[in-house]
Order: sequence, then C-alpha cells, then structure tokens
Amino acid sequence: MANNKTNKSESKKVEDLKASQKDFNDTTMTTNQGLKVNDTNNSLKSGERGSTLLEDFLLREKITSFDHERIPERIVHARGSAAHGYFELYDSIAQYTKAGIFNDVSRKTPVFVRFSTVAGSKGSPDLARDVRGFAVKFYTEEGTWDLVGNNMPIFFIQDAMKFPDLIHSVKPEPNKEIPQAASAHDTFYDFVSHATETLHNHIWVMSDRAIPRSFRMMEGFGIHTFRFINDKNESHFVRFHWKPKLGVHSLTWDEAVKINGADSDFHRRDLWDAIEAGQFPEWELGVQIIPQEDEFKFEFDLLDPTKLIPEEMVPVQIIGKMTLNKNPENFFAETEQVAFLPGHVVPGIDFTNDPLLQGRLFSYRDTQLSRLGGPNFHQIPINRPIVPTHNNQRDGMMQTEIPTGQTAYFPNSLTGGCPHLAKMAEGGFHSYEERIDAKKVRGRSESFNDHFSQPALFYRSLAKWEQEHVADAYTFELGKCNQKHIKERMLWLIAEIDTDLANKVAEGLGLAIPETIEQPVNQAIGADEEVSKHQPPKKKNYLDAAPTLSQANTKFDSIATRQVAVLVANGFSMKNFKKMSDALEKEGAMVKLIAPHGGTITCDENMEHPVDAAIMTTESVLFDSVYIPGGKAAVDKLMKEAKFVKFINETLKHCKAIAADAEGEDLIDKTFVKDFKKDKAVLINQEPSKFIDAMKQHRNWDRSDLVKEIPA
Ligand code: HDE
Repeated sequence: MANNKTNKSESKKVEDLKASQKDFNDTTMTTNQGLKVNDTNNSLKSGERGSTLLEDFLLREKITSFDHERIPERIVHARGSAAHGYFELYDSIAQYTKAGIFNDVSRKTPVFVRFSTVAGSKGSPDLARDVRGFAVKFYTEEGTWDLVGNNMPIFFIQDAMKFPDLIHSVKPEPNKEIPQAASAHDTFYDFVSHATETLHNHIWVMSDRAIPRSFRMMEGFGIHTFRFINDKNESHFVRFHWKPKLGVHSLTWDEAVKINGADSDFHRRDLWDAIEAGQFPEWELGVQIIPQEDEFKFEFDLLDPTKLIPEEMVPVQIIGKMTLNKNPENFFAETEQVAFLPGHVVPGIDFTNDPLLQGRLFSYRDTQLSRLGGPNFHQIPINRPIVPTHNNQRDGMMQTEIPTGQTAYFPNSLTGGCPHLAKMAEGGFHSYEERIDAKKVRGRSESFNDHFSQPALFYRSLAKWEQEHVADAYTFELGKCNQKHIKERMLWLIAEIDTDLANKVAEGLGLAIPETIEQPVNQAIGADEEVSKHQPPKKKNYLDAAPTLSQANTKFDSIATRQVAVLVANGFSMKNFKKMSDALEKEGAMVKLIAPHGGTITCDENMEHPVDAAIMTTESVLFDSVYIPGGKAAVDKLMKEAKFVKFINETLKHCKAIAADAEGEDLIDKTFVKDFKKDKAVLINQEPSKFIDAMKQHRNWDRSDLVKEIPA
C-alpha cells in the first residue's frame, strides 16, 4: 500500500496495456489495403480553408468503416458480458451419454460464456429486475455444443408461438418507447395476467433471483428437458444445472435502483475485475437424469418448460466444473459477435419435443442472418469450432475462406466422394429414433395445463425475508402500472398462488382483491376452443416445500472477491488497518480505501497510500461491507463529512456487515449503527475473524425489520 508499491504496480499496468496491444506494437498505420498512412488528422481540401475533395479516399475509407460499426443488437438479451474459460469432467457418465465431453476426464474443453439481461437494450443498466441469460459455448472435439440457458430453471411460456407476444409486452411500449429495461408497466402485466402459464417464471422474477449480486453468484439452467444418448442408443432425459462455487446471492431492490445510477456496468465490471484479479469464477455442472421409462411418472409434464423438477424429487448429480479465466480481448469481435444456437449439439446430446425448444431450434439460426449478415457467421473467429470443418456449402455474404477443388456436391466421384460421411460408430450424428404416431394438431397438451402449483411451491419454499422481497417486488411493479383492471386481475391471480402474498400486495396497492375477474383466465388458446376447458385447474400440492429453491440454503463459506470499503482520512491507524486488510485479503476479499479526496492518503505511520475512490465518486451500494480502522485524526475528519455518515447508514440499511476499531466508534455513534451494537454483523473493536464470519453470511436479514424506519 505504500507509495513505492503504487508506482511499481502502475508501471506494470502500462506494460500490460502495451502487451495487450500486441497486434499493433511497433507497427505503422496503414489503410485496409496496406497503404502507409501519412496523416489521419486532416481531410484533403481545396486550400486550407476550402471545401473537402471527393478524391479523399483516406477520409472515405475511415468514415465508411465508422458508419457501419454497429450491427443490429440482439432482439432479446442485447445487454451482455462474456468470458473465456474451460470445462473439466469429474467422472465419466458414459452410462447415460456418449458425448466425449462427458466421457473423457482428461479433457479440458474450452468454453466461451455470455451472461445477459433479457429486456433492455445494449446500453441499459445491469441491475434491471430481469431474468439473466447464461449461455455456454463448449468447443468440443466432436464439434461445438451450445447450452443456451438462463439463471432461472423455468421459462415464461410453453410454446414458441407465444415468444413474440411475451417480448413485445415486456419491451418498451411501442407508442412512446418507455420504459427501458423494466417489466413494471401495463403491457407486460396485461399479457402476464392473461397468459397464466407465465406466472411461475414471473414469481421467480419477483424474487431476489432477478437482481443477482454478481453473475458469478447465479445458478444457470438449461431449462428444457434434453436427451442423453449412450453408445447403446438408449435415451435418458436430462436437465442441466450450473451451481456457482460462491453460492447464490442477491442484492436488495433499493440497492439495485441505486447501483443503476452509481455504476450501470456493475455486473460487467464485477466479472471483468474478478478475472483480471485472478479470482476465476467457477460453476459446477449438475444433471438431473430421468430414465426414459419414467417419462410419465411426474405430476407435471417433463416437456413443459414452465415446470422445474424439484431437486428433492430428482437429485442433481454434480459431474464437472467450469472455470472462467480470461476476459475477451475485443468486446465486439467476441461478446457481440458470438452466436449461440440451441441447435448446436454433439453426438450423445439430443432434443425432446418441448415445444419451446423446438421453436428455438429455428429462431437462433434465423436471427444470426440479420445480426451477422449471412450464412457464414460460423467463420467468425469466436464462432469457429476447434475441429476442422468440411462440407459442400459455398459462397454467400462474408465468405472468408477460399474453398479449393472442382466439386461442391455430394455424392461425387471426381474428388473420391469427399468429404465422405461418418458412420455412427465413427461419431456421425444420428437423431434419436423417437416413435411418432399422431394426428397433426395445432394445440397444447392438457398435461401442460397447471399454472399455479409450482409458483405456489416456489413461494412456500422461500425464507420469510425472501417472501417479503417478493411481496415488495409485486407491489412495486404493479404500483407502476396505470390500469386498475390489470392490477386487479393480477391480484386475483396472485391470490390463487398464495392468499397472504396477495393480501400484502393488495394493501400496498390500496386495492381489494376482486372476487372474480371478468375475462377468461387463460387466453393462450385457439379461437375455436372452449374457454372452460382451459381454465387452469386448482393447484396441486405434491411437495410441501423444496428447500433447494431458497437462497437461505445456499453456500455461505467464502468472502472471496467481496468488496470491503475502508473509510479513511489522513492519520488513519496503520496497525489496525494492516491487521484487518491482511486477514481479509488472505480470504480473497478486495479491500478498497475510500477517502475524502482522491490521490493518496497518509496513515499515522506517515506512509502514503493510494486512494481507490474519493467519497464523491462512489456509493455504499457498490460494496459488500464497511470497515473503519480508526486513528483519531482520521475519524474526526470523517465525522464532518455527511457522505461518510450516509455511507454507513446505508450499509446498515442493506443489512451488510460493519466493522470499526475502538477509535472508529465515534463515527459509528454519529450514525444509526449506534442502536445496533448488539447486531451479529456489527463488530466494534473485534477480531477480523468475526468480521469475516459476518461477511460470509452475505447479509444479516434478521436486521431487515428493524432498519425499515431508517432513512438512507
Ligand atoms: Fe432465447 N433468443 N428465445 N431463450 N436466448 C435469443 O438469439 C428465442 C429462450 C436465451 O448471449 C436470440 O442470438 C425464442 C429460452 C439466451 O447471445 C433469439 C424463444 C431460453 C440468449 C432468441 C426463446 C433463452 C437468447 C436473440 C422461445 C433459456 C442470449 C439473439 C421459443 C433456456 C444468447 C440471439 C447470447 C437469445 C429467441 C426462449 C435463452 C431471438 C424464439 C427458453 C441466454 O434468437
């Protein structure tokens, strides 16, 4: 922390920056044709004050390239961040699948992972209340496999046909393009309250899962039931789960709203910084396996993507681990151009008839045609498989390869029948031969027609504080709607999920839960079908609770990468600070000095320390905890700055850990923390280990009722 260390690390940064520009070091600027450029600052003119000449090919090349820098952003999941890494298998599961990635424990399969929000535009803030995309591209030796999932185990709708309706309803309203990256508006709730299949995913969005602390602290789910196929051609159903090593943790809504202002790149920065610091994010991959013969064993349909399979019914077997260890070098080339397709599978992994999955198999390839300009998007470096490709597909927009030879058809004799086909035993892909014997129908299976059992199960399984957050979220979202009839219909539906929950929301909205609602509950049906047939039946109770759905039962064993704000001014106690920061850093936490000004700050041992953020440039919501090391002169100074007092009060309000050494207590006594000295996450003059234990708990939710009255 002393000054000489600063200079050294600063100069290392410059070296790093230079190294990261490796393709440009010691090069001369050229045009795209290789012509050396002599002036890139001035256009060619008829005299110094004259008009610009059409002849200026240098100007035209530069401006044309600039004019076309943007490609259409993704229709959904436009806002995202990504990283490179690898996947390692713990034990072979060859009994279920012949996929090489799941058979060979010696492999380190490269991956590229993109996390995203769904509704907002590319520049929207990270902390929107929303589902997060969790898309993984596995570059396997048998070809690329994309597992394009979300951070919630279910989806809003059951049939691909409804996706445009869902997305049109949640996107900004088309007449005024408001609101951005927010579901809290009339059109979304108009849709949700009519298409009741949405209610399960919707209640997850009302929960803390929709405002994660970090991408690194979210679960991921493949959602659909897929198939594993083994080398005997036997099928097992499978659902995929990603479990974060750091546990599943979230923020509060109050923090989310403030973070969107204080640092709208919060999640993006968090992912980037953790990887740069060598604190590589890790997830374990788990599978729920269901034998083919158990297809109809459940009280819900395995093909219905609005239903999860509780882990209490089918345990998740952990089979491997993914580590993200490298940030992209170029956001556009990699994160923006990466194309995930659920249709990218490898032998051993196959589809089911989930009608949402089936529709996705069309959409993702189609959307790349307009995003990436044509059928050759697989040639873009980030989308290239790691194995060579050979086929007779030719030409088209942005062909970057030069296929050689006389033939581009099959069968042929002129090039010896090449490229030839692969037998199944040689790894040739062969679709699972599912028996089909059916009438052609436009409709939906009656087995999908239960829209309330699982939202109720989810709510029942949450801890009290999580349930309160859900009630607050419904109240906020519906409070932002303008139409009374939409709010009332939602209240009626929420009451079908849980009466207590509906009562709380109704109170917050100042409305009564209606006895009946005028329009049919479920309009997700065809015009000729009888409405009554499709009234969703009463909910079933096949499981009292599924504890694995609650974040109260996640991991609480690490403070790695947690951000600790240390409030300091000139004269802060070096001895106290060092003891605490050594202990925190040993556990992997990130210690940041927050001071009244930027530059450096001097401790009571007369050493200078670089300030990480001046108080004017930061906010408590960007940190996981706060520590005041003391030093009388420093504390006296901090007490005079209202923003430090606010910082601490807000940390208290958000139920985070607070530590102060003895001399810091004067500052504590200027805040509301003075009434919380017995709180288990308020540590005054205590050993660092106590503070570390409190931080491991993520939050002290026991405090949440008591801090309600605190203004912050
Ligand atoms: Fe997507 N989805 N989706 N989706 N989705 C896209 O593909 C679509 C669905 C998901 O980081 C688009 O390349 C349809 C479920 C993620 O690049 C588009 C349906 C799940 C990402 C598309 C669904 C997802 C996308 C937009 C209903 C979780 C971002 C750009 C049938 C299992 C991937 C693009 C990335 C992106 C269509 C439903 C996850 C338009 C039609 C269910 C994580 O093709």
